[in-house]
Amino acid sequence: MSSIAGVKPFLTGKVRDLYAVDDDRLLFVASDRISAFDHVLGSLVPDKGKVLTQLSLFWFQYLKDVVANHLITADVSAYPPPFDDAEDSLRGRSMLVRRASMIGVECVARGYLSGSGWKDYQQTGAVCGIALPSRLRESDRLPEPIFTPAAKNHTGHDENIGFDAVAAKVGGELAERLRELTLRIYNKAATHAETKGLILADTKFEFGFIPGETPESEHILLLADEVLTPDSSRYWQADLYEPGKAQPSFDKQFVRDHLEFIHWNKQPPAPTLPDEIVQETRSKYLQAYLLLTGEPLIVD
Ligand code: Q0Z
Repeated sequence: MSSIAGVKPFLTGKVRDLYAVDDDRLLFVASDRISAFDHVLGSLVPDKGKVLTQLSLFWFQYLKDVVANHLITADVSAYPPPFDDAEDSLRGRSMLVRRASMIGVECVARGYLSGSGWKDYQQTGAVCGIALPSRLRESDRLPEPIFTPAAKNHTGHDENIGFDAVAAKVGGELAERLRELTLRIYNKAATHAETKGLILADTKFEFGFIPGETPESEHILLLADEVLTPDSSRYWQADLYEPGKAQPSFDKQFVRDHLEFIHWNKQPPAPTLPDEIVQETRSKYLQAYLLLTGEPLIVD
């Protein structure tokens, strides 16, 4: 499926791939694959991987005073062998990152009631053990952002868990640190997005540890993976926001509408997309980059 300079990925996600470099480093590569309704579709969205990588790089820089991150460099001319032989296929869509010891908790922050949060609230009045006011509507803004962690269950799907379950898994002190950091990052990013006409409804972070370089700090907590991309976050257009129903996805709404229109049963094989849908979707990703960073993305 994917291979670079003759090397196979050491981990493959639906849309991104991780390559082993050495004991301390990995190469993180964002493809142009697109998923919807939990399946990878049969079409690529040109430059999507570049948009997601460049958005992660923007946010790592924007957040560097709040949290350290796994980025070493995205300059392909500085990549070690054998990846120095694949500059053209990696440029713009890859990052050389520190290999971290990952904390097995998906750190989700929610400022709005959507997705699994809305589902859980309707069934229990709470999300991840956090009781919420009664009579909230789908997509309502929450009284304040909340930490709603998740963990992969036996089927490989994310399952919402309570703060207590995080504390049982990683210890109370680290659980509190993850909650505080997740909410601080969300607040800073959501405030920025709001000034650009976008609502950051929710987002997911993954953290890891690397060994420290001084006796004072034995381990350093890092923000890893991709961050605050449309694939890891729900962005909504603020001028279309209308609580009481599901909001249009900023990036994938053309895709979802098309898949509903053709009555795909959401079982393999996943359909291909008409070129018009691909191009409209590509434009949305480029527009998200322009809105959030203030600069158009220069591709190739
Ligand atoms: C990320 C994932 C996949 C892409 C492991 N810096 C790091 N150190 C160690 N592990 C990871 C990272 Cl980012 C790590 N993932 C998620 C899976 C493609 C990202 F298949 N898993």
